[in-house]
Amino acid sequence: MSTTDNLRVAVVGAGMMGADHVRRITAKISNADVVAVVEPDEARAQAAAALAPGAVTAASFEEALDRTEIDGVIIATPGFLHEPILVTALERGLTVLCEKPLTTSAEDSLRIVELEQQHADRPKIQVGFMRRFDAGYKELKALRESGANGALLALHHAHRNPTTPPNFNESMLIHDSVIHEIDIIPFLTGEAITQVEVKKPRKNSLAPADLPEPQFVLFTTTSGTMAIVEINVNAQFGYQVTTDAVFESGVAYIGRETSQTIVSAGRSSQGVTPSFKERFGAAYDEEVQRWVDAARLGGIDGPSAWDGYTASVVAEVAVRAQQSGALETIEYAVAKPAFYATADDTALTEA
Ligand code: ISE
Repeated sequence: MSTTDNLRVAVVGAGMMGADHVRRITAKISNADVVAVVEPDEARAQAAAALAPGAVTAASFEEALDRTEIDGVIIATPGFLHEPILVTALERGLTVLCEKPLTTSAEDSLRIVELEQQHADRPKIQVGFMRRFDAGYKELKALRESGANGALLALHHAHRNPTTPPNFNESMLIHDSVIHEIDIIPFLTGEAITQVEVKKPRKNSLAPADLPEPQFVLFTTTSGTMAIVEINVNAQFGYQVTTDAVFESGVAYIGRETSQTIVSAGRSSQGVTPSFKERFGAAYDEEVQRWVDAARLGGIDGPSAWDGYTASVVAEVAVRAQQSGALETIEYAVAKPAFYATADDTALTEA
């Protein structure tokens, strides 16, 4: 493609997230068009394609590649289906925005990282950790880096969803939900996660019978900063993601105020966002626009496959910790290749 052309995007997977990205690219994002919707469920495919004039539908990614010219791919299928689509995209030299998790195992994610380095001269896969584009998380990272309140000692994360979809199992608490904190903790602290432990309080009787939750997942980073995550995905009342950061001389918190406060009839009330689509809507918009801008120049602008790999390593050990109840240590099989060096690495080296 020429740098003045719009990015021709295939969206693979037309469930809630895929359809949302089709709508977003068509209505809000500059310099990109959805040219293909890949989805085996015909009704879903048609419904999503109807949002993007001119888009073809296809039952498989290969079929879409045969039918139309594609420059970039958004992968929004369930996580266990990501790997073959990533492999095809890398072989074709396409730029990718892959919804989290990169894959559901550390071994598969490492294979993707290795394949990307074989096929490309720069990172081509961005992972959809959208919290990094949320204003609150960016401010919190900047506060920690400024040192204004001393060192960061601890983080309290609450991750609450109203209910779970059918077939949501215990390991998905980690792979599908806590994976966001697994990414955002190194982003906020500037450090790798080294240990994890899981505690299970009294079960919510409103959660499915075979889903023991809520759970507390306790992470430790290299300097000893601790981050506790309350994962609570049948909380009933709405969607809530908050983080309180405890510094040496102050605390900062984000995610609490979600709407105006209405004081009326002797009560003061605020709305709660119904789902992640609203809570992180602005973050998704920025994530996708920055990916499109970078993809038109052949690269990415956000978390890479390396970040996806390290998150997979931590997630795998966290699932083990769910079962063992023990404190588990995290080891990364390989060191970060220079291929994935970022501006953040330079800042850390200089600090
Ligand atoms: C969902 O897939 C998301 O990515 C949401 O951000 C998260 O809060 C939710 O728990 C996941 O199921």
